[in-house]
Amino acid sequence: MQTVLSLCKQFKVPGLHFEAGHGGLTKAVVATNVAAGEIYLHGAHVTSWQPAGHEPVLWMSRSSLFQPGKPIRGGVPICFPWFGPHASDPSAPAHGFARTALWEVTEAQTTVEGGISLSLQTRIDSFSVRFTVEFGSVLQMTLTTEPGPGISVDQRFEDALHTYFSVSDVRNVSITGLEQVRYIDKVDGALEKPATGAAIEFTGETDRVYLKTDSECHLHDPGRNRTITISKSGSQSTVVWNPWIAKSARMPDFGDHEWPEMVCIETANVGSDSIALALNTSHSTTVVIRVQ
Ligand code: TA6
Repeated sequence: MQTVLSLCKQFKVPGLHFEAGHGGLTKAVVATNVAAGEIYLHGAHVTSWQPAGHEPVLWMSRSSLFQPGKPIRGGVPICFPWFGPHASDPSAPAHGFARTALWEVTEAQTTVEGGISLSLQTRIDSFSVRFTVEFGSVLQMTLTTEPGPGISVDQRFEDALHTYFSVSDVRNVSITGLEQVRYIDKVDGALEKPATGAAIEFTGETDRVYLKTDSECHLHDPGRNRTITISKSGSQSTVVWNPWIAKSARMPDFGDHEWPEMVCIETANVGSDSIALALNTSHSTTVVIRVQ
């Protein structure tokens, strides 16, 4: 198992170090003149990213757990090899095993612009999974899935980079880019609904799965005087979520009064957009996040 000491010895990269984070879990810490950020080996979980000249972009719950076997609340949970509850096993963990697995750091290097790129990998079920994150003036994350060794049949999976964005007040933000996309409304009986033709605004619990879309989204936050752009490739689903009051109160790792501070815009392949991975092939889901 990789330790802080072994990681520091193996990866000597200026602007990168490893240390024990919350709960004693090992994290990589990035501090360069283009960006700062953190990622835990637990779940390969990005917990912060702050490009130079901007406020932090990702939201973290102050009630998050940092325990083996438990997901971290906030940042960028990796949902894999399924999204949401397991289709047939109620005892299986929500959003799959990836976000509570212990990942191994395989690469760390300085990028051309002076940021830091890190790659981590793990095995989940019959899959080999690699996660590459580039902490720079943009945040680029790629989840690449391949059949594990010895697999002889096609495999199907869902995935999501379940990004929590920090906002001034969710009641005062809007999301554009999905006006022409139909969606599943999970707060209204998972009904499939037609495109609204309008920007997304938040007046209550919101949990929508937009399907068959590769659209770029824009999160407009006048309270922070910024727009966050979310571009993607290898993803046909975008999930938009805010738990609002009642659901927040039901989540022990989510503060009752934290819901106005965040919105999730998730880069995914879920439901009818799930991926059928043919033998000897791989799939990459990529998101690029930038602040304007
Ligand atoms: O992405 C939206 C969602 O599927 C919501 O339904 C809510 O459950 C959220 O994910 C968080 O899930 P978690 O298992 O992390 O509490």
